[in-house]
Order: sequence, then C-alpha cells, then structure tokens
Amino acid sequence: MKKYITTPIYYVNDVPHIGHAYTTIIADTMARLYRLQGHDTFFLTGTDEHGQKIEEAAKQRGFEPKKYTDEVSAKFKNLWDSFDISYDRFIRTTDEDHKLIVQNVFSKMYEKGDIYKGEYEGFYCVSCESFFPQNQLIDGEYCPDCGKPTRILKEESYFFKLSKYENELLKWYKDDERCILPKSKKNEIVNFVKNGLKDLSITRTSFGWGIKLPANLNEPKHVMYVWLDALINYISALGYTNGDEKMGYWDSAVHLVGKDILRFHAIYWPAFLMSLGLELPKSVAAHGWWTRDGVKMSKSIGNVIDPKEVADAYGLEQFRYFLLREVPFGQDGDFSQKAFISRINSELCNDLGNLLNRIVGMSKKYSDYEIDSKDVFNFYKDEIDSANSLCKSALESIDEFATSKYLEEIWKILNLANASIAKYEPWNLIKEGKSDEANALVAMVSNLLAKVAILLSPAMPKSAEKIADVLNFKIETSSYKKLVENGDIMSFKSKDTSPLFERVEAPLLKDKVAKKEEDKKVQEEEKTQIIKIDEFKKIIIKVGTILECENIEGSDKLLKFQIDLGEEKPRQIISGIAKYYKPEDLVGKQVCVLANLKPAKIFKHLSEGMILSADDGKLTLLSTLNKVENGAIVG
Ligand code: ME8
Repeated sequence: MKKYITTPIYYVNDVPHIGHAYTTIIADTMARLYRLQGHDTFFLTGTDEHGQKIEEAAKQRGFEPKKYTDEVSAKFKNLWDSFDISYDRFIRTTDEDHKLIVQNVFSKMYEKGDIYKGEYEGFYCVSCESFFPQNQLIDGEYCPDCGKPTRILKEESYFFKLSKYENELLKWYKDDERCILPKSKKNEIVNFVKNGLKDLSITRTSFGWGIKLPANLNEPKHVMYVWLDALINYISALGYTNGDEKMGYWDSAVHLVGKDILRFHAIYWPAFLMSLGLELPKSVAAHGWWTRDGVKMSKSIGNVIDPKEVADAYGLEQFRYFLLREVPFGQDGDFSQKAFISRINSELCNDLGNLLNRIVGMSKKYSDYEIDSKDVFNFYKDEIDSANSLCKSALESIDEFATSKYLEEIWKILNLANASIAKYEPWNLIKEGKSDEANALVAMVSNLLAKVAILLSPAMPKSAEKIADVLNFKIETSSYKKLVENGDIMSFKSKDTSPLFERVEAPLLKDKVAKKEEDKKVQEEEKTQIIKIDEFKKIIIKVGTILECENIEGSDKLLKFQIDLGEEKPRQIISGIAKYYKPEDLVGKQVCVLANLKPAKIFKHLSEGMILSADDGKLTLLSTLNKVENGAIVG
C-alpha cells in the first residue's frame, strides 16, 4: 500500500525551533513506521518562501529575498539532515517545478470558473499572512490569532469561490470520520464553516515577492497569495500537471500540522482540491503547541528553544522520545528540563536500559548467551498474550497520531517484563533446579524486549537498533510482521553491551532567561564585593620577618623594607607607613605580606609585595599571634 505524509512547509522568516522539530519528528516517526510495516511511503517536508512576511524579513537584514531564503531554507534542511529525518523530498516554494505547477493550478481553477477578479478591502495580518473581518479583531485592531496589529489593505484581487464549497465541505466533515484528527478538533472547524464562508482573496498587488499569475492573464502586478502557493506544495511535490509521476501517493495523503494552521488545511485546502477534482486528504492531523516552563516561547523573552542545542546536550534519541511522549496528541505541551530529565532517568535508563542489561547478564550466567524460546509458551503464555494485546493497542493509538499513548502502551510491555523478573525470581528458580523455567523466563522477557525494540524503532531508531544488535536480530518488515503483527516469538543469542542511556543528574541547558538571571547574580555579587573561594585562593599572603627598614629620601610617607619571606633572598617592599612607625622599631618584627602582587616601582624603588595593615584612621601592621616560620601562608 502507498502512504503519503507531509509536514507544513516552514516559513523562512526565522530559524527552526522546537515547534518545527516537533512536527517534523512526529512525521518522521510515522514515515518510519509505515516503511517498517512494508508500505511504499513518501514523506515530504520543506520551506515556504514567498509572501510579504519573508520579503520584509529579507529587507530588514539587507538581503535580496532569494539570497535570504536560500540561506534560511538551508538551515532547515541542514537541521533535518543532522537529525537524520527520513524525508523523501525537501520542497522549496522557490523551486521551478513548484512555481510552474502553482500557475497550472491557478489556470485550472480559473478555467473552471472558480476564480474571478474583484477588489479587496480588509484587515490584514502580515505575520499570519491572513485577512480578518473587523468583528474578529481584538480591540478592533489586533490579529485574533497572533495578537499583532493588522493593516488595512485595499487592492485589486482575484478571488477563489470558497463559498461555493461550503456544503461540500460540511458533508466531508460529516461523512469522513477521520478527516480531522484528533476528532475533538473537528467541531471548531465545522462551526467556522457553518458561520458562512466568504470568497478568498488569492492574489496580491502590494508587494512583489511571490509567484506570478499565468502569463496569458497578463497581470504583471499580481502575485499569488502565499497560502495558495504554499498549500499546493503537497501536490506539486508529486508532479501534479507536470508528469504526475508520483501522484499515485496522493490518495493516501495525511497532513500533519500545528493547531495554528488547521483552518487553512481543513477548509481552504480541501476546497481547492474539490475545485481541481482531486481526492481529499485521508486526514489532517493537528497537534498542540509547546510552551517553555509554562511560558509562551518568544524571541523577546529569550526562551525560544533551539532544537539542535537540546539534542546536542541530551541526545537526539532522548529528545525524540521526550517530544513524542510528553504530550497527548492535540494538546499543548510544556518543555521543562525537570520533566525531561525525569523521563530519561526513570523511563529510558531504568525501565528500558536496565532491563536490557539484566537480560544480557542472566542469559550469560544461565545459558552462555543462548536464549532459547522453546519453553516460553509452556511457562509464560499469559505474558506473551498480554504483550501482544499491548502491541495491538499501541498500533491503534499511533493510527490516530497519538504518539504519547503509543509509547505509553510500549512502556506497559516493559513494565510487564520488569514485573515478571521480580515475580518469578529466576535466580531462585535456578537454585531450585528449575533451569528450564528460568531460561524460558529470560527468553520470554527477551521476546518482550524485541517487540518493544521493533515498535520503538520509528521513534528511536538508533536505540532500537542497538537493542536488536545486542539480541542479534534485525528490525525489518519481516520481524515486524512476525513478532508484532502475528504475535509470534523467536530465539536469540545475546552479547555484552554498554548502557543504552546515561543518567542525567542536573539540567544541561541554560536558556537566555537563566543566563540573564545568572549574570544579574554575578553583577550583584560584584556590587557587594562577594568573591568565590577560588578567587580568594589566587591571593598569596605570607608571614615574614623584617630584616631592614629605612626612610626614603625625599618622602615623609614611605619606608623601604627588606623582608625575609622564607625565599632565596629577601624581598624589597616599599610601604606608606612612615607616619605611624619608626624604622628601628620594626626591624625583627613579623608582618603579613601580599606576596603575589605584580612588582611595581614606587618613588623609583622596586616594590615586590605589599605589607598588610588594618586601617581605622591610622595604619596598624598585621602580624600573627605567635611567631611562625618565615614564608608561612595565611589562608
Ligand atoms: O505556518 N509548538 O509556517 P511556520 C508546536 N508556512 N508547533 C509549533 C510551534 C510551537 N510553539 N511553533 C510552530 C507556516 N510550530 C506556514 C505553513 S503549510 C502549507 C504552510 C509548528 O513556520 C507547527 O507545525 O509558521 C506549525 O503548524 C508550524 O510549525 C508553522 O510553521
């Protein structure tokens, strides 16, 4: 069977962040699962590069739009490559084939009578590249989606007859149970459409950075509305009207999107497809939004999460696991390092990593790494049956994109495996001479682990592969069919391994907010002149005996000392204490000297340190209570 999965194409007005990574990692997980199941899969991602927002972002940075989009688009592509995202095409809306197909689509709709010319006046949000009726604006002025100020635009425009498709859309929502996922999101869309759809303005004349209209229309002032241009990527990538080379995938299309752009995908896009006479997507699946420590991410707060930074700090596999596991699909989620670390330590290290180590250890001890499954069904049929039904429910969950529920079900298999070891105590079985039972237990748990590794492989490919390597089997369609679909078991030969995951003791990332706080603390400490012990340790104070002391000619403040600091030769030190002491009273006395002060010339005399004194209006030299060895360190 063919499978087609897409992510949104991301705007290049900014660099990739955790939200983009989330969508892309879910889509990648789905694509890997489809391939594992044996489906002929096409996975599409890319960048959305036209429109006023991009034109303005380029201008602000002093670039031509194309040069700017080349640069930012490459950042997305490089990030996905470094994350080993298994896309089949990375499409750019500036690709020549895409531009041609957008024009073809426009012509088709025009010829069908679904596009007409008119004039548009309305409130436009550049950030969302979207018009809003005034009654939807916040305080009559601000965008209801992003809260930024809107602009009034009045321009000649071509319109798409969206209103014509109102009933057909409502019928689709009603007839096709899975058209919008999670199903709870469908009502919002149905209500929006029931409130009445206005025709959609699909060209702009107020800026130039967009795809031109088909040449035969002779409209050089107009460029395509960026959302028409962008949505068409889903069929242009398959060669629609341009050889149709991959259109075979189209009937299985699933669009994965964030909740912010569900309206575009569940209303405009199917209406465009209806106009073209194409099949509608199998599902538009909308996930929720990520916040950080409960706060919306924004550049001005400085709490935007760079996915590369997180993956570098914690590991890509751990990052994938956390994103997929932390939030139920469709709900908003919060990225907190505390929650992340807790999942790594308890779920990845304890539940999974330790289990693998224990099984290898037991198989080594009981059966010289041979894990023979011949007796598993005799002794542990119930456990295998339970694991098989958990595999089924995991697959039912992922069918609705519920990645969190999917992993939860997989972890139930791990819990069953861990609980079985505790329950049957194989070490006692061995002692009691029941080695068949003990070996069957190790084999049963190994089979549970193998089923887990196969199911986990789309989400955590590298870790799953390592488990399979340790148990000496391959994760591929045939093992998926055998162990997961058919609920069968197999025998293994294990080998020694290093821990799958490392424990994390403290947060590994400092965001700009935390950094700011830390800088503030340092500044405050500097103000109160608090120093750290390390800073104090840099100061070397020694006790020494004054060997000689004399006045300096021409100065009534300075005295010149020769002091024995227990070094090869005495140090010469110049000190401004002539007002308080007579030279002859000081000879033979022990004083404290700052010994690692940079030498300086004072009144033409070299001074190689500083004699310490207490200042309460007059200076009193510091000494020790008892006589000590010259060179003794004060600290
Ligand atoms: O909307 N949490 O592009 P975009 C979760 N070009 N997901 C988030 C997120 C967050 N905080 N922030 C962004 C566009 N996303 C259009 C799409 S498609 C034909 C055109 C994810 O760069 C989420 O998937 O603004 C959202 O839908 C997408 O990034 C928007 O990316």
